[in-house]
Amino acid sequence: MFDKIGVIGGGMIGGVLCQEIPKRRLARTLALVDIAPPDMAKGKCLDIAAGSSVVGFDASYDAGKGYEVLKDCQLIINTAGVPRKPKPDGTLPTREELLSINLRITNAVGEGINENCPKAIVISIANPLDAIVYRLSQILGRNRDTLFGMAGVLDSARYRYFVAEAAGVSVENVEALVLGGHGDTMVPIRSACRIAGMPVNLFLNDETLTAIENRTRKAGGEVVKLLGTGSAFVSPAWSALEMAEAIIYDKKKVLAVSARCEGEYGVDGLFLGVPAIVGASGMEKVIEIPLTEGEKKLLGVSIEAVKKTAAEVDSIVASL
Ligand code: A3D
Repeated sequence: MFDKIGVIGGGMIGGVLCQEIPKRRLARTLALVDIAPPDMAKGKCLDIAAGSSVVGFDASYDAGKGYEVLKDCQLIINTAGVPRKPKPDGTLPTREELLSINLRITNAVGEGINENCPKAIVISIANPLDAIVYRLSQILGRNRDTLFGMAGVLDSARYRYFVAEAAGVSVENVEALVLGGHGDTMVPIRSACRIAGMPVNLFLNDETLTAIENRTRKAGGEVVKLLGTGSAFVSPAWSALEMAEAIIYDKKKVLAVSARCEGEYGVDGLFLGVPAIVGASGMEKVIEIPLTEGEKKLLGVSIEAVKKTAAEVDSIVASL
């Protein structure tokens, strides 16, 4: 158990995190910061605290609109962002406009962390994932082990679920890995997919696997369309909690995380979804795995997309 864990952004994903952190007894104190008026963070925590006797957990809460509630947090999960929704004039913001709004938010998030809990390990979920975690790393100026993004755990979980469903086996039997950037170019690694230790091709044919991999790449959008408003929120929160538990309990768990590569996979200084060992000190080691020629090619395309996003971030930040 940690003394204090902070959640930045108490919306859909932050809301699930705030329920689960005390319920799973991951921290004695939960901190929540959200700028939403009149004081949404306080309201959300009061609601959870009021139900705690029914579920049976003791926790204390530090909630509010200012980042000072994050004082002395050991772990931070960042979900702060603005989704794509029509502007007052009815038009949709361009991708660049949205990125520039979210980069401003990230600047505030980064400063809030630096001022209040500069030693906290940070897991970032906010989208666009690769851009936000890249910007946060510029502001926090950390070693790569204490700042990384959550995307690969969720993308791999989606792949695992679709494989389990098609093969008619338990999700617990399926191991899978999705690498690269978090977006349409992500790369489900078929050569690393196993069902109870056996190659996935023993259970499913190429055509089915290709369809599953395409569905995995678009799985976030599939949920968005079905929900009508907002995006997936339970599975992203659970995925971040798997990472948090690996840190809190020093599990040395191998997970797909968005980590700053320092030469691995031919990438230097950019955040890329890669398998890594996650334990008490955060992202402890990036693991390089052998890939097929086809997978290498697809990862190359994804790396180019990540590079382009980072360049876009640099140019927007310079103009802010
Ligand atoms: P949402 O319900 O809109 O919550 C975001 C919260 O952030 C809102 O309550 C805002 O008030 C708050 N916020 C905005 N600016 C600030 C600020 N400066 N400081 C503190 N709080 C602020 O979104 P959500 O919970 O559905 O999603 C959160 C983020 O995760 C979004 O960027 C999503 O796109 C992203 N997301 C990522 C994945 C991945 O797999 C990486 C999956 C699903 C969603």
